Amino acid sequence: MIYKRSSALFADAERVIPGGVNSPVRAFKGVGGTPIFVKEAKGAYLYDEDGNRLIDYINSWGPMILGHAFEPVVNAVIEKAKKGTSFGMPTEIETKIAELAISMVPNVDKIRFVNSGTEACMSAVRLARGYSGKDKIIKFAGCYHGHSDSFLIQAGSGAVTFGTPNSPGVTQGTAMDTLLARYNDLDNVKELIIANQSEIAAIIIEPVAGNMGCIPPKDGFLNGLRDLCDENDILLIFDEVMTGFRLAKGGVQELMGVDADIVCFGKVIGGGLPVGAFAARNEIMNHLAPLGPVYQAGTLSGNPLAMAAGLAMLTELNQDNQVFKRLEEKTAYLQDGIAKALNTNNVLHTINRVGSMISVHFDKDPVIDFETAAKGNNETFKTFFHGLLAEGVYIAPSAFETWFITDALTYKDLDETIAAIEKIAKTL
Ligand code: KE4
Repeated sequence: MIYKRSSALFADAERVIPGGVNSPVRAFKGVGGTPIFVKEAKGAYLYDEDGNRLIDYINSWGPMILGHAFEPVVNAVIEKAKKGTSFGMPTEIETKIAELAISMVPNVDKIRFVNSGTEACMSAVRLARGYSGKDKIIKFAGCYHGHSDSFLIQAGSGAVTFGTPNSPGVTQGTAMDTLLARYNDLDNVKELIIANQSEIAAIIIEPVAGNMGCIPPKDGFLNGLRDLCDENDILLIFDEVMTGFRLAKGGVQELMGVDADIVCFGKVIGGGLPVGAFAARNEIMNHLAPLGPVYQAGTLSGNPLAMAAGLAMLTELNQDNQVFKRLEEKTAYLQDGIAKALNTNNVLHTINRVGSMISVHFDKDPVIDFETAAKGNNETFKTFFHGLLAEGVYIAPSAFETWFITDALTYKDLDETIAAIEKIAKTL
């Protein structure tokens, strides 16, 4: 693969954009080399600026669950744009997508749209604090809820790729209200609750973690958190920015039968346009301005183009009652193929998967939390990443990310991917 044009474009970008990117994880710092500049994409494929076709396993970090340039979404945006792009006034389509999302997600009465997953999680925590009158939150090492100050404490995703889990600029005052627990460790959560009795507003968690690679909750873990929250008057916030509308219509609440008090969304809900959202039962959501005292706002919140894209996406997912089954089957097929390819070549690894979220970790031990995820051999991962890229397969440029499977992938694409892994497994 040649990346001459991507390299030239990256040099241009670096002169005017910090690190040449608008989001750090795109900079390839976790794997080395020059970021690939995309020219266009369709279905399961990216076409880069050097004319290479890449099978895409990131899909814009989740939104492209039905493939790039999905016709119903593209057409909805085009038609909507012809009627104006933003008004800063309420529009009917916001109610339409709100009604649909609420019908798909268990245990919520109202939803507020924002412009990113970060905004959704940041607002959800403010709402929990305003509703409860308490200041502290518990988050889990390795979980990433966006880049607002309260969350950049042992965060996952790009933050850990940079080895700067506690970002400069986050004040001690903020950090002291964020308590850190180990994922899948209920006893650790109990210790924190006892040590901070009646001060904890909420526990926020990725119910299936995706920012340490994919890490499933152990049996009983989520139910245990639910019980602890009920026993200690703490709100449970599910950050479903990644898992929402991906692991099931109703996300992890439906998949695993555990009710959260507030649920955060992003990625798929916007169909590739900037949309985040948070939802809860009336008793909580009615604390939000202009109804209640908890302030939250946004010039482009509920933007008509973004709502059109999101409504088209959710409508498709709601109507197609086989899509999640197809995604499950395709990802299981991929998992089997990867395992066979790596085992045949005696490559120490473990694969984590829930539905269409999957990650490969180059360590023999199970990956159940941030500590075990960090044990993975990053040099092997770098070779794996670049080997796949050279074969026209694009996975996350970091060992602390999840692959996102799109329904646009065919079994031919999956076989091509497995063959590429078989080929490079010999070099690992
Ligand atoms: P955004 O602000 O990036 O839309 O969403 C933040 C966020 C919140 N919660 C979860 C579980 C998330 O995974 C994310 C963002 N995910 C990363 C990928 N791991 C986005 C990629 C990036 O930072 O460029």
